[in-house]
Amino acid sequence: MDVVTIGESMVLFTPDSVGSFIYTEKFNKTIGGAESNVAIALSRLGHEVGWVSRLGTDDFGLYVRNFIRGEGVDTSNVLFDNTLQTAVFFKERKDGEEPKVYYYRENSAISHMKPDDLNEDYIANAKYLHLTGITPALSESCKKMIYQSIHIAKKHNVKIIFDPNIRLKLWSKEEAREVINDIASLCDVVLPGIEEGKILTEEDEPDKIAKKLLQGQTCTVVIKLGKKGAYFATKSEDGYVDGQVVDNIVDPIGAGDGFAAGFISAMIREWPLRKSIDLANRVAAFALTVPGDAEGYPYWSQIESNSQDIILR
Ligand code: KDG
Repeated sequence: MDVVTIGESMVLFTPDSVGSFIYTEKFNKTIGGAESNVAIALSRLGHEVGWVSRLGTDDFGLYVRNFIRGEGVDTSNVLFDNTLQTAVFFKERKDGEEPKVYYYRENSAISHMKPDDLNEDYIANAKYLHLTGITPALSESCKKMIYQSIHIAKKHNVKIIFDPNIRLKLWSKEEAREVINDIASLCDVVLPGIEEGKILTEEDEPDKIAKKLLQGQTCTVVIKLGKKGAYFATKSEDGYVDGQVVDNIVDPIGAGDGFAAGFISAMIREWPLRKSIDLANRVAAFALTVPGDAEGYPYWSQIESNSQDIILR
């Protein structure tokens, strides 16, 4: 496996129309989840990737598993629980506003996942472990499970990429800051958005944010700056990489996960940092042009040829 990622995926309902849910009659059903988004994007970019999770043994659980498996992601380490449910969430679209999400995920199957549920060999045999700050916010046992995955990765020399993905609907700013900073300091690469960087470090400028996050075991920090691209810093260099120009932005959700996938893909290819960030920006740009999270991610042939042509190998 090139990459293993761990996290919750949910059934996502997106309204057909713009406006309040009170008057919405039709919803489209698909899936969402930051870690499975990254897994799907990596699979399309040509990598072997496994998604670890826990779902209910309900139709929604099977749907989520089958969707992700259908994208070529290995789901052999997804657990099923026949007493708990698979989570769902809704995306509200209003004119001129960023979409809002409403979760129904408390007490979901994954929220009871614990350290012992992890398969050490599965993580040990990966080159990279991808984690986000969403999973530790789900429950105490999930938080412990994430620390255990870090412990396993370190024991077996697996590099860890961490996207803070702060979700203030799941915990308070103070709690998020404490736990995410601690987890970040144990990871090799940290990929915050600029607003997340501000919350985590209480600094405003990318260079100051990166300096604070380059502590502990973190060697590389890349801060996503939206249209402006990204700022990167390691212990020996730093700088800016321009973003992609996207004229027709439909929905920004899923772009950060595309960025992470592009960056990890470049790391697997052993590309230099600037070129890696450029790939990350390009993959993220594809996600902006579609309403769902994952359907816009490019196949490697589209990246290689810089066109919409999909060639499957
Ligand atoms: O990054 C996109 C995710 O936020 C979305 O798919 C849902 O994983 C999700 C979450 O927990 O917010």
